[in-house]
Amino acid sequence: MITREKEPPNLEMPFNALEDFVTPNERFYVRCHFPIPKINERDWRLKVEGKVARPFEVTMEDLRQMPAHTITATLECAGNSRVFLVPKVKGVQWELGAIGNAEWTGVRLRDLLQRAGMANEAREIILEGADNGTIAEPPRPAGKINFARSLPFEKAMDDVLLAFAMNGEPLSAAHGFPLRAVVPGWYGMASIKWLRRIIVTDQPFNGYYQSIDYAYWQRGDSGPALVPLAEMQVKAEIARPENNEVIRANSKYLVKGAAWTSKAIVTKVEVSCDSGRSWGEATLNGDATENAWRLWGFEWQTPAPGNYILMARATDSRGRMQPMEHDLNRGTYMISHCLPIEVEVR
Ligand SMILES: Nc1nc2c(c(=O)[nH]1)N[C@H]1C(S)=C(S)[C@@H](COP(=O)(O)O)O[C@H]1N2
Ligand SMILES: [Mo]
Repeated sequence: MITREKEPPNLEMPFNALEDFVTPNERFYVRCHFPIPKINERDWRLKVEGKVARPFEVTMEDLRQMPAHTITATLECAGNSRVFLVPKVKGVQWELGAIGNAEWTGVRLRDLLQRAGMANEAREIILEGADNGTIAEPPRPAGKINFARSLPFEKAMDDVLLAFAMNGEPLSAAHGFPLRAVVPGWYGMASIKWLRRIIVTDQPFNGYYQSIDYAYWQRGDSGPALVPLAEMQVKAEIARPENNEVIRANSKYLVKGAAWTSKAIVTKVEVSCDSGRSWGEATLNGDATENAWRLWGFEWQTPAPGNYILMARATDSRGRMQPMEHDLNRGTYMISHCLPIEVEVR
């Protein structure tokens, strides 16, 4: 793994190591805002409260008695590929590997919410982690805050999982032990780790990681407004070759990568080996699963020696295609334009 920050740990998968549909746990990126909380399972409780008829708390033992579900979902950090932004911007300088695909096992958020009995005015569900700390840069609230995000009622009741296992193993401390949310199709920040509290509210939640951080500008009738980041954008990334790789001239090279989207499936990946002038269609591997990435390959007949720029471009079943340029209203997040990979053919 590539260490982007030591404490708290922020680790990136070297994306050229991409092999399998499922990312091995030890290769799954780690994104932490605060130190990893030390949690003893016996003392841990999950509270469900707010606009509910019957607030309650559960132990891990209680959760294991509930119907378990397993889903495959890709998590991508909203800042993945930030290093490609020109000019350089602040934030963790992720390359291509702040993304992974895993099988998650746990209980449905919906089942817990139904048990609590939600009030009619319930509008958002806030998920709060046990980790906390202070924010370094203004604008910031005074004192310590916990990492927290909200979900619209409909999403919370749809397919959100509260997972205790990742690829068949108990969650590791870095990935949210003992329990984390997995919000399929959404950028990683929604999938709260070290979950300790679920709060049902009748108000829009404007927490720090919902408004100041992890938000972007959306242009509407009344001008641009800040909107919390949510669904992942359609995107393909090239795993091999890696940036600055040297490739043999006049030979065959298998360009490989992954592509993903949200609330749809990836239907096409194209590859350009000439800076985006011409495109050829890649072969998609395996069957498509919603909210999980798809691996793909493209055989490149390499040209005469020289420097070349490769790009991949995905299209999904809703007809959405990656743009060539980063949308500036998205600031330092949602970096889903076609990313240039420079290679030397020799
Ligand atoms: N409690 C808590 N949950 C969190 C975070 C965090 O710092 N604290 N980081 C979020 C972000 S920004 C991402 S991208 C994902 C990363 O999950 P992973 O570390 O398991 O890959 O967790 C999310 N959930
Ligand atoms: Mo993230």
